[in-house]
Amino acid sequence: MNESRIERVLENMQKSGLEQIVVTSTSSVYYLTGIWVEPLERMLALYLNTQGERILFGNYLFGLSPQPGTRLVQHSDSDNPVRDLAQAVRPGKLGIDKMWPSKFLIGLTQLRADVIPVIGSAPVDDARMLKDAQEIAAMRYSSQLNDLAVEAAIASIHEGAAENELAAKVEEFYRVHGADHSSEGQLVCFGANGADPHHSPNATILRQGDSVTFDIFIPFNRYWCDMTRTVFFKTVSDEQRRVYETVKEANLSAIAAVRPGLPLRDFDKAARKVIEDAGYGSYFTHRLGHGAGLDCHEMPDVSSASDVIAAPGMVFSIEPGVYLPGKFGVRIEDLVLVTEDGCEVLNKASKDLRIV
Ligand SMILES: [Mn+2]
Repeated sequence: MNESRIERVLENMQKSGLEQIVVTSTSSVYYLTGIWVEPLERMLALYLNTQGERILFGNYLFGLSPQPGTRLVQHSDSDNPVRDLAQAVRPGKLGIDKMWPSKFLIGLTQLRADVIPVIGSAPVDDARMLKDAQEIAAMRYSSQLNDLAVEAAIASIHEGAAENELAAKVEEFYRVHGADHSSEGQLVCFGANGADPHHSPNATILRQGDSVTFDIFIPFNRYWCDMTRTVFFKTVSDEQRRVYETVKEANLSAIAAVRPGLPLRDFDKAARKVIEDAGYGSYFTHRLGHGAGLDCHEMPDVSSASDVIAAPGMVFSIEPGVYLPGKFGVRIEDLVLVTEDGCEVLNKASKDLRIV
């Protein structure tokens, strides 16, 4: 059990007037307990209340061992695990992890009509947003490897290459360098495919003048890296160059804007203004970025709607893009760490326009 993290979560609960929560996501349970369980359809839950009660619920198959200061309640596949939880919670408001399957939540509300479920992820999410020294070291390490991965990916570009072939090269790099699991879904997009921000690599063959976007991400030691670079194959058109330099300037402007005390929406605005001024505003179709840590996408949200105030220890992506349907797309993404007086860019791979 990580006592200092639990302490912080309990403080966050007190501040928000939430006396009891159920933590269920794999990454959040790991954050607080050091135990990594992927429960799939089975139930994993850590119950916490501000009176100091802690109960860990799990299937025998999870192999959970007793934890200090924590009651362990295990169940088998033929038990109803929700019944155990229903017996433990107190009447009134109960904070529920936002991703908890509805089959459990509805079961709980049917057994306990005196419980009022509310979304209760904020106390843990707010703690997770502020990385401690050990987590920052892990994030730096992961991004250092990703810098090497993207260089290897760019070096693997060749005449006749297919998107899914280059994606497999990235996956192989991660495997050889000790990623936590095999990676699927690395994004490699050629030319017009790059105009879809989430295009899945397929058998498309590279052609001269294509943009090539690599958006690559994986956890090392549980902590995710996530970065994007766009290069051009053999030639670059005036329009591609203009879009590339615009997106690069947007990335750099947002990074220059990051400092503690400002709302995250200001960083989105800094990037968006550059792209709007260049006339491409309507082609930047997503938020500027997202938090990263034990999950590839976690809090905070870095969008025009984000009221979260930047604070030292936050790690999030800065990933402006311009997507021209039928033509090409450009995205440049770095992870940044908010520091006392600005930010540290965790990704060091060059952002100069590259023709390979
Ligand atoms: Mn990202």
